[in-house]
Amino acid sequence: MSYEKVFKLVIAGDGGVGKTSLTQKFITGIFKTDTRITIGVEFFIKDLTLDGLGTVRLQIWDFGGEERFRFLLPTYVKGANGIMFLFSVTNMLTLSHFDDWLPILRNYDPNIPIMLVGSKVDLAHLRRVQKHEAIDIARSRGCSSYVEVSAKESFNVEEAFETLTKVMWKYAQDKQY
Ligand code: G3D
Ligand code: MG
Repeated sequence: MSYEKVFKLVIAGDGGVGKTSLTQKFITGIFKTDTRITIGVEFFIKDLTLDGLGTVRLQIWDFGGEERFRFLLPTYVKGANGIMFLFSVTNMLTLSHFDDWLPILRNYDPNIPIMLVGSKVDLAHLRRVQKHEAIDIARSRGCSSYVEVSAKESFNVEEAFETLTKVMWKYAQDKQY
């Protein structure tokens, strides 16, 4: 497939929130139950055609959220066109940690599009973060949007990546002028 743009998309968030599962689901269409702990960073490619715009080659960097790899993040954020920050709606702490991540995520580009993503919404009985709370955080932190997903039940997976990619497209164009 030919593509018009190449975008670097970094997936960030605490360990265990479902970054690798979401990325795998998007790339392969399969929810794998044996995602081992991501060491450092894993790298994926997917071409995405946006209605009315064109085709984008997404370079997706699935970042290992474990504390001991955190020092690598600033390097990986360099040159990114957009960021997906995942937390689990079953764990308020993973959303609270967003504020610890933000300075690193915005270090090279204070205006970089960041999408806030609430994961594992299939676990409705374990939900601890309400949608309106997450929306408030997304707004007050200047995120481009808030989306809820389930990699397990294939809910909003494509939509999340498409929505962010459209914002990245617009942002990349605006920056040219
Ligand atoms: P990470 O890459 O952010 O560290 P993983 O997270 O993708 O490795 O997922 C961590 C655990 O959450 C995995 O379970 C995985 O199966 C589970 N998970 C990921 N996405 C979802 C989801 O949408 N719904 C549900 N119910 N679980 C999800 P294990 O048991 O392997 O630790
Ligand atoms: Mg992982």
